[in-house]
Order: sequence, then C-alpha cells, then structure tokens
Amino acid sequence: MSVARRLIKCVILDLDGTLLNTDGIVCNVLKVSLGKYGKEWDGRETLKIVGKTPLEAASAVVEDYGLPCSPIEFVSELSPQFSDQWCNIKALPGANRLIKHLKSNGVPMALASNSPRESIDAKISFHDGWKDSFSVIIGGDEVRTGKPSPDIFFEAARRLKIEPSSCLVIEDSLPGVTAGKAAEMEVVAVPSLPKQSHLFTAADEVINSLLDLQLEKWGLPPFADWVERTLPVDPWYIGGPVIKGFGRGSKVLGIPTANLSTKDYSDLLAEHPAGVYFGWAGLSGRGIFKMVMSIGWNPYFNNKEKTIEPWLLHEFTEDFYGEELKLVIVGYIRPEVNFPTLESLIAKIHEDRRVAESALELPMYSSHKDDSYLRSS
Ligand code: ADP
Ligand code: RBF
Ligand code: MG
Repeated sequence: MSVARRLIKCVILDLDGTLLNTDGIVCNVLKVSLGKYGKEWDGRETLKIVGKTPLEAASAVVEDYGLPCSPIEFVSELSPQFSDQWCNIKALPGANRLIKHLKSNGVPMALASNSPRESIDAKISFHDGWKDSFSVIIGGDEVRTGKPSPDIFFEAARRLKIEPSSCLVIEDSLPGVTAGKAAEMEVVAVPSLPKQSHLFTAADEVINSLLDLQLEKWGLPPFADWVERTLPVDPWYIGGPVIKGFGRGSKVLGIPTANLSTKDYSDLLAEHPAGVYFGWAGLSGRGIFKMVMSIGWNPYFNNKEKTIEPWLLHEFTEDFYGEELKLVIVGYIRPEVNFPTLESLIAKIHEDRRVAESALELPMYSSHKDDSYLRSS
C-alpha cells in the first residue's frame, strides 16, 4: 500500500459527468435544438462543452454551427428543455457508493459545479440523500469566474473551513482539473469522455471510473466493500445471439470471447465503465456457466468501438455462433488497461479468470446462477 501523499480532510466533487451521467441528456437536447435550425449534431463538440458554464458551452455551439442567434438566446432556449430532463439523469456507477461511504465516515464533502446553483439543486433533488450529504454546495453563478478559474474551489474550501492543500477534488473535465490544480488542491480525474485520459496530465491521478477510486491513497478511510479482489455491482443483464467478433480472441490470445451485438445495448454499454467484470452466462440448450468479460475499447488493440467480450469458463468442443447467450453481470474486477506485450495481456486475463472463478463460489454471487433471465428465451 502506498503512503498517503498528503493528509486530505475533505472531498470536493464536481457534479455533471463526475457524479451524474449528464452527457447523454445534453446530447439529446442539442440534437433536437440543432434540428430546429436545420443542423445535425454530430457530437464532435462534446469535448468543447464538458466542464464549461452553460454560456460558454452555448457560445461554442452557436459559433461552430453558425446559428442565427446569440449565445444568451440559445441558453434561454435550451434551459427549459434541460430542466425537463433533470429527472432522467442517472447517478454514475460508484457515485452513490462514494457519497454514502464518505458520509458514514464523517468526511466532509462539497459539491462545486459550473452549473447555476438552481440547476444543481434541481438535479440532485432526484437522488436520495445527496443534498444532505454535502456541507457545501456552490454553483458557477455564485463565484466571479467559473472553472478553469480556481475561484469555486477556493470558495468551497473557505466555506468548509479547510485549507485548500487538504482538499481532494474529483473532476471529469479538463477545466475542472485545471481549476483544482490552480487552487493547489489534489485532483483525481475521472474523464467522462472515452480515450481522453492522456489529456489529463495535470491531474495527480487519472482513474477510469469512480469504482477505481482508492481513498487510502489520500489518507481517507478505504472502501470496505471489496470482497476477494472483486466489487459487487447491482446486477445487470444483457443477451442476444452470439455474433462474429474481431476473430482474434481464440487465434491471437487463445481466449475465445463470445461477442454480442452492441447495437441494441448502446445505452447500457454507455452506462457501464470500461473494465473487467464477471457473472453467469446462460447458453440456451447448453447450460449455465461462469463467465469473465471485458467491456471497452481493448486498449491493446485500440478498437474504435466499445464492445463486450465474454469468456465462458468452460471447455466447448465447438463454436456456438448464432446461439442465444444471456449474461448476468454481478461484479467488477479492474479497469481495462494497456499491456506492453501480448503475453502480459494473456497472463492478466488468466488471472481475471481465477479471480472470477473463485469469487463466483461466494453465496453473494453464486445465488445469481439461478436467475430466471439466464434460462429465458
Ligand atoms: P470472434 O472474434 O468471432 O468472437 P473468437 O476467437 O473470440 O472469435 O471466438 C469466439 C467464439 O468461440 C464464440 O463466438 C463461440 O462460438 C466460440 N467459443 C468456444 N468456446 C468458448 C468459450 N469458452 N467462451 C466464449 N466463446 C467460445
Ligand atoms: N484487452 C485489453 O486491451 N486490455 C485489458 O485489460 C483486457 N482485459 C480483458 C479481460 C478479460 C477477462 C477478457 C476476456 C478480455 C480482456 N481484454 C483486454 C480483451 C481482449 O483484448 C479481447 O478479448 C480481444 O480483443 C478479443 O477480440
Ligand atoms: Mg470474440
């Protein structure tokens, strides 16, 4: 275990993209609004708008698409549409766990977001216990300049009555990380956009999702919910006919992965962080098997699309393309990473298999073997 770098006394959290999965909602609203101007939202501006104040984000879009309105007009046009969607925003994986853990361990928390205070209050009202967990909540409209200026973090520290150097900031965006470092705080980046971690060099640590946060690194009470190197997750389900993948699982790695079409599951895939998970697999007519899988872009192969790669922990004598495969995912093992050699990737996947195989014997995981979903057709 590494020694804590500094003694951290509190945690300051960003909201959109860090605790809340706001991206999908933002994209949908922009898609509809731009449509009214006869323009097509292609998502390429996402990087320009994450972490910005509403006015800055609107300015970027108005300019890029040459809209016949001012950024202020565009903001007032979008505001009611966003407000209608706040009730549909889900907490990001690990957000509730983090908030509950810090609260029950008496670690003070602040929420510091570039959104206006009113929107913050509206958004968090849909998440039980959030409002009362934060000793301080500050919106971008409550300080002179929003992130990347450090103002909002200085103000949070002042209200918490804690030195900036004893604050840990958790942020998904570049402006947020810049602001946190300018406030001389420790900053963990959890990039909300895929394949962007190389841009976050200013952060003290870059993690893939809140599930990977190691609080003990910061001298904070560690999470106590890991069990035999696995983290239980709320079970989720995915299934369909087995399709052809990249054709390299068995050939290149000696590890076959039965691919599912990601088309019908884009929302579900977007919701779950890339990483290695495990659970149970039902293959119609053949039985139920232990399963370990990766979700993501397989950095070693640098895929363009996020895929699901389930390895059924059983020796089959033949392929089963086209057959109905059902998965229940019950736990998380680690983030997806790159490896210097194919051998080290293969060794790691075999280690994942051993972790999954033994964890699935635990009652908390083995009980899901009887889930009726696995036998449904
Ligand atoms: P592809 O790239 O087409 O997915 P792979 O080399 O990854 O090819 O092999 C996956 C295929 O191998 C599966 O679709 C399935 O038909 C077969 N297969 C055999 N044994 C297994 C196993 N234990 N787990 C997953 N797939 C297996
Ligand atoms: N690919 C990676 O690039 N990085 C990983 O960390 C990684 N972990 C994996 C873990 C498991 C359990 C499995 C089954 C696969 C993993 N792979 C990973 C994916 C591997 O690259 C993939 O199976 C091949 O790309 C097959 O197409
Ligand atoms: Mg495969």
